[in-house]
Amino acid sequence: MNLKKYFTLAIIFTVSAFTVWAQNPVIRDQFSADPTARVFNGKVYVFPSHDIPAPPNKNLRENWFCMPDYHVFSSENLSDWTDHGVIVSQNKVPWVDSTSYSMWAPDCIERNGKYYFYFPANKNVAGPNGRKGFGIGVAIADKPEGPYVPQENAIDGIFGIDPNVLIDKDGQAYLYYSMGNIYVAKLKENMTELASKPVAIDNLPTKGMKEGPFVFERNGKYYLTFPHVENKTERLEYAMGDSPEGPFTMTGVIMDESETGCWTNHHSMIEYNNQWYLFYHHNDYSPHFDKNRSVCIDSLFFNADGTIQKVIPTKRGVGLTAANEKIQLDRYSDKSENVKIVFNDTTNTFAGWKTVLENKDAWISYNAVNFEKKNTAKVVVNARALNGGKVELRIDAADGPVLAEISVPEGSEMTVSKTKISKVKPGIHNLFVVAANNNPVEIDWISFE
Ligand code: FUB
Repeated sequence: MNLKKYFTLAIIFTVSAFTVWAQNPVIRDQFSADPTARVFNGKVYVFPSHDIPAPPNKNLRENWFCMPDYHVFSSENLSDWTDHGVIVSQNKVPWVDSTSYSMWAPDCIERNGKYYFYFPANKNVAGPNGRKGFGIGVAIADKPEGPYVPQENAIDGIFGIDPNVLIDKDGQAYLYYSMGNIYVAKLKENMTELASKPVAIDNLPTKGMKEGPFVFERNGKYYLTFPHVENKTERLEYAMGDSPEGPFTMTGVIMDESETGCWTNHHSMIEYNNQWYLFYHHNDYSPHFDKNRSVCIDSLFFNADGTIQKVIPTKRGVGLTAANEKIQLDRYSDKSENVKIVFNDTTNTFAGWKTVLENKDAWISYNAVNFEKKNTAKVVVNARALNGGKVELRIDAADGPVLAEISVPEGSEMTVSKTKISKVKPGIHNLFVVAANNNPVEIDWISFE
């Protein structure tokens, strides 16, 4: 990347300290990966790692991860996310090699009103074995948003990545991490020192990379979930057991390998307002370079016997979208074959996508739109159609009532137009947009007034 482009991207990344979004990916102005979600004080917090395009002249490994710091994000409705800014940076941790851009997958957990943020990074001095390698450190805060104060040194006795902490019902904390195997060790009450030697967890697949453990307890069962390369790239798998240290039994697959080739996946799970969610990542904004990833969320369901149903990744994601927001149809729930989703601007993928309805009867649906107001009267559409186009807006089903017949004026520019709609009952509705003739139509967003 040339310098000008690098600095333009750097400006885009730094000016947006406070923004809101919905749909997948949920973080839409910067790359984000390895999401650990936690519920603190009734809100959902996501602690992801932060991918960036490699800055020039830093002598970094080519085509590799480049991760300088961590942000934390929060949301009450899973649709609108607030970026609380950088909480820990490679330049400000005494034990981290500040030139390594190696701040990989983190975790955060609360104990007695303090928030303990665990993160791996390359050390700046070699250990007793002469290797610099990955250490795992802790930064501590009084609030989930920070400020976080990093400990002087990494946790003694660990060479590894992808820390994850579980506090069991009896108050004992366990630290899991990976380095070839997945390891577990007890933590002392102070949460910053080991209380037992790390032990490799048995009975997990021995062939193919495993990393990124995330352990949780539900109805007395312990779930050890982790990415594993069974075939070519990582898929999310899990094992179940009766205690935090196992033994665990391999049980199934939570999410299959990515269809478009993101080599890594990394995840966490939470229950929030009586629904379980899977947080994971995919390289949506960087289709040609899978080390620039983005956090996504989908709903997760358990079977009656406690096993986990496979999650099929969606663009729509979770949460409601308010009818008066810009509804990005390209983050669809479902669509017909003759609908394509393409970037608005291939040189700046953060400008998002648009929906192309290629010919008659092409359709796309977008679920869970919240029509709060009684008097919604118009649909606003930002679209273009080289030869002029016509689409129908239907509600609740592909053959449901027609809310509006929308004419898209002939032209080569995206143009905003408004069309009257028939009455909508206040509440949550699914939308369907259907091409009414053979002229291709490109839609950036729709909204209601
Ligand atoms: O993000 C860097 C590494 O890629 C993480 O630590 C792994 O879990 C994988 O997602």
